[in-house]
Amino acid sequence: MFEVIGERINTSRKLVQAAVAERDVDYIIDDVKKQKKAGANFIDVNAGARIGHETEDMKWLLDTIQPIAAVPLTLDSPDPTVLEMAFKMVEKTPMINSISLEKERFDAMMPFLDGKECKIIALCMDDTGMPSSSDVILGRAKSLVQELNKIGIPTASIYVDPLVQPISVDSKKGVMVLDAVRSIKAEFPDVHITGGLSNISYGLPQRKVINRTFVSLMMVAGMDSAIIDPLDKKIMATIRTADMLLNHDDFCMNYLKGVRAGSISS
Ligand code: THG
Repeated sequence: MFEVIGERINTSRKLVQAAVAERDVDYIIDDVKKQKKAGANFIDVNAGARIGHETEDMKWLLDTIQPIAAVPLTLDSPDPTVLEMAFKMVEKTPMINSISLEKERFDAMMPFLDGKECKIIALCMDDTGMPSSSDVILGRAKSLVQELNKIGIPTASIYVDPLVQPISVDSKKGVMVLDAVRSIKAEFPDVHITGGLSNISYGLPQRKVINRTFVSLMMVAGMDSAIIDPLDKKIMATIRTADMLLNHDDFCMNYLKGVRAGSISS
C-alpha cells in the first residue's frame, strides 16, 4: 500500500515555526493527531529553519511528539549529529531523510548509517546539481542503492527520491522523472520511490490540480510513497483511489474505509 509521509511538522512553515519558538505543545500534538487521523503512515519532523536552533528544536519536537506518535517518524535533517541524537530518542524504527551523493553529505552520513536499523530516503542529487535526464537519475539511484547495500541496508529499506523539477521551466521534466521511476523499479523491484511532488507545479497557477494529477501518474510508474500534506483531502482521495485501481488495495477495503470515513467523495 502507498505510504504517506506527513510533511506538516516543518519549521519552514510559519505556524509551526511560531509553535516551536513558543514551545507550544498543544499546537504540535493537535497537528500530529490530525495527520495520523488523515492516514499518515510516517510523520516527517524537520527542525532546520531556525538557524542555530536545530538540535534543541528537534529534541523538543521529538519529546513532544513521541508520547502520542503511534506511527514511525521521518527524521528530516542533513546533519548527522542531529540525526544521531534524534535516532536515540525514537521508539519505533525511523526513516532517515536523507542521504545524497553530494560528497560532504554522503561522507558524513555513511558512518552514521553503518550498522543502524532504519529506512533511508536517498536523494538523486550530487555535487553537479539537479539531474538533467532520466538516465542521470537512474545512474544516481544505482550508486545510492549499491553503496547503501554495502553497509548492510537492504534495498527494501531504501526510498529513492528522484527529485521532481518544475515543468514550467522545461516541459519534459514530467516525463523525465516518470521514465526514471520506471527504470529504477525495473532495475530494483524491491526499492521504494518517494519524494515531494509540489516542485512539478512551481511557477504555475492552480498548483494542487497539477500535483494530484502528477501523483497518480507517478504511481503508475512505480512511486509508492510521497511526502505530502495528509490534510489535503483531494490529494489523499486521489492516492487512495489510484492505489485501488493499481491493485494495491485488496477487496477495495481502504477505498471503502475512506468513503465511510468521509475522506473520499465525488
Ligand atoms: N524530499 C525529501 N524531503 C523533503 C522534501 C523533498 N523534505 C522537505 C520538503 N521536501 C517536504 N516538506 C514540506 C513541508 C512543508 C511544505 C512543503 C514541503 C509547505 N510549504 C509552504 C509553501 O511553500 O508555501 C509553506 C507555507 C507556510 O508557511 O505554512 O507547507 O522533496 N526527501
